[in-house]
Amino acid sequence: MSSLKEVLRTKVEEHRPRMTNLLKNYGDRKIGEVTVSQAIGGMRGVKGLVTDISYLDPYEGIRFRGYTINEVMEKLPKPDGKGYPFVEGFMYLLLTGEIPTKEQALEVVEEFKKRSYVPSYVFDLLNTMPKETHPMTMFSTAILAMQNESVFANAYKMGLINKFNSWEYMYEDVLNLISRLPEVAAYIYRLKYKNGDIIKPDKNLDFGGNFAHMMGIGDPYDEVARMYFILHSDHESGNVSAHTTHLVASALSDAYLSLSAGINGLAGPLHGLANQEVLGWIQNFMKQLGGKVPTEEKLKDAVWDTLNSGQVIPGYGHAVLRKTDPRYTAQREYCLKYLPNDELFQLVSKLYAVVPDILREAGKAKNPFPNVDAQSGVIQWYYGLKEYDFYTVLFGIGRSLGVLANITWDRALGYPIERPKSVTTGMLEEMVSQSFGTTTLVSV
Ligand code: CMX
Repeated sequence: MSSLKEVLRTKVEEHRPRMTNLLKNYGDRKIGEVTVSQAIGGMRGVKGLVTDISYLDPYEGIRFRGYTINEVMEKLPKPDGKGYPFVEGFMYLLLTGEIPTKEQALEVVEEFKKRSYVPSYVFDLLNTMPKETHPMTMFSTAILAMQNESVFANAYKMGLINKFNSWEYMYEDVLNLISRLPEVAAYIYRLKYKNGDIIKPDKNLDFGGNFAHMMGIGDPYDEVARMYFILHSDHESGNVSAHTTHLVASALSDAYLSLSAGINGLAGPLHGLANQEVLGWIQNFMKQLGGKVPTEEKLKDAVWDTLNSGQVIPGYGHAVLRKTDPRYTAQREYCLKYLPNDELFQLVSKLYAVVPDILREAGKAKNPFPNVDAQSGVIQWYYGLKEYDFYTVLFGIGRSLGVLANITWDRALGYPIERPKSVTTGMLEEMVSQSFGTTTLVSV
């Protein structure tokens, strides 16, 4: 058994009594209340989920297992001569809450390699899909197709699963699935955009290095891949992709069924697809300007035009954050260091200078600042990945690390099937009229 699994087992056994104590002795304590606007408005701010994998503070941004982005990048072990950590070591952190030694990270590198075999029927299936299929649809389909391999589903069928051991079967699926994702994603990329000229995996490379190799993009794209996957991994439990994965897994669905569903949520333009939308939006108004880099005035006009046509500015705003997303800042710092004179980077920087004021003036968005998606396309574009409808697949590989760590712990702590309660509009009207001591509702 790997030391990752042993450490995880110790953590699970230490953690279970905390959950039991909370439930047994404090189960009826209130931790919040739900307003009418929260019930109608997508449950914004309702505290109804528990996770220890990451926490999102509205003003500070994300912390993974208590560590800021900078701390993660600094403390985690890195491949020799590289500046960004092993994705495998980061997964160790997400699962156990501990910073691994280099030796422990390398052990996970080997573990992933052993598990990374992608069944040939997945490639056959991808080959038969229409060429114009969106790469996120292909990615989700490939993940779902591999459900056939689920150790968890098989054990369930054989009656082997109980509340105490189910996490171990989930763990097997989670590690198998993650280790296969880079090859699946790179295959989709090369099939769709490089005439099916597939590059085989290189077993000598780590997760990030092998992905860059299979994409056919040279150094330092391996570094970009490591950074990108870590930055996009997790954003606590309430976002659409994490919540969907958690919800589906709560029905004791295995990791393949759950992740495929989460990836479908990520494919929505208000969530992960925003990273392709940003590039599409920028290219579109550059085209209108005959390919010229817009002046600040022209940029302001383009932003207002978008808002006035009833659309959102992609890459700006957030449901929880109330400041510039530190994932945006981390990528911006990369650009300042490695591609300060890149035209697209300068354009995105110009947007950063004008959009927040315009969104404030427009007066609707609660957070006028950029999120992770505003900056991520710039780096990809710079290194030659110009097919921007592929960007959300990259987000999807990263996001898988977080959501799959979460559902491993969901099983370890025996979280039940999720089932919030709904009310009817009539019930809401009844509740508010009672609470204000009147039976007449204000009409609009
Ligand atoms: N441009 C224009 N209007 C925006 C806006 C933006 N970037 N962000 C929010 N608004 C509007 C909302 O559409 C909403 O309008 P209505 O009242 O007419 O419905 C109003 O401001 C209030 O919204 P909010 O409470 O500030 O934001 P929400 O929590 O409802 O939504 C989000 C959050 C991210 C969906 C929204 O900010 C948005 O649509 N942003 C653009 C898309 C985007 O970048 N998504 C990626 C988010 C990060 C990720 O998940 O990858």
